[in-house]
Amino acid sequence: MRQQSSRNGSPRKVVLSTIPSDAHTWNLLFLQLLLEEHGCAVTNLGACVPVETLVAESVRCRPDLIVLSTVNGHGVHEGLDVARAVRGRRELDGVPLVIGGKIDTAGSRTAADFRPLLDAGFDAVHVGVTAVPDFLALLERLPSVGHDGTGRRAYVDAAR
Ligand code: B12
Repeated sequence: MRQQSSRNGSPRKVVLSTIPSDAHTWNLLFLQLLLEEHGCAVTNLGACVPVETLVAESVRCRPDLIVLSTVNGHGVHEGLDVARAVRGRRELDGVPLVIGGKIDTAGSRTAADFRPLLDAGFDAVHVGVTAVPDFLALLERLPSVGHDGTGRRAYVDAAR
């Protein structure tokens, strides 16, 4: 069942992407369907996305949320470049940025294992068996944002 899309009824815009080295696609398709099921309008950039492409598309779309899904184990390193690039763009100020999946090759299962990603600018890291329910709980709390920082604040407050 399609759920309410946002507080004012217009769909939340989500840019869905991955890191440059990651060729896996079923994770992206899963998340696209999950987000659409929850009323979001998703721009899925597909596999092996260069950081510049992710930033350029995000600046063009002005999303309410940027979601990275990565499962090849390199997210712990390449995610840092993504976070720094996104946080370096004033146009994307206040846009929540989250990452999830199989982010390293050690099978780390809690967000606390990924402190450097949070320090670099991610608002939440979703790993392990609670990744999807935790992500959906935060999505429900995300206001329909402009770029005044309210979305990011809501996400951070709920995630930490
Ligand atoms: C299919 C597959 C491939 C296919 C991908 C085809 C395609 N079109 O996608 C191919 C053969 C190409 C492939 C290649 C490789 N793969 Co591969 N692959 C898999 C496999 C078997 C299934 C992945 C899949 O599609 N799952 C279905 C989707 C729906 O589930 P998911 O990806 O797990 O995502 C779920 C969660 O992680 C979570 N999630 C994911 N992202 C996010 C984001 C957010 C925000 C949230 C909330 C949740 C979330 O939600 C999803 C649903 O529960 C897994 C093993 C496994 N059983 O998971 C290995 C696996 C992902 N691959 C792996 C590896 C190492 C590789 C290669 C490096 C192998 C190699 N030496 O060449 C390459 C990497 C290529 C690259 N450049 O990225 C490792 C990754 C290791 C790690 N992270 O610790 C895995 C885990 C296998 C293993 N056990 O070692 N792979």
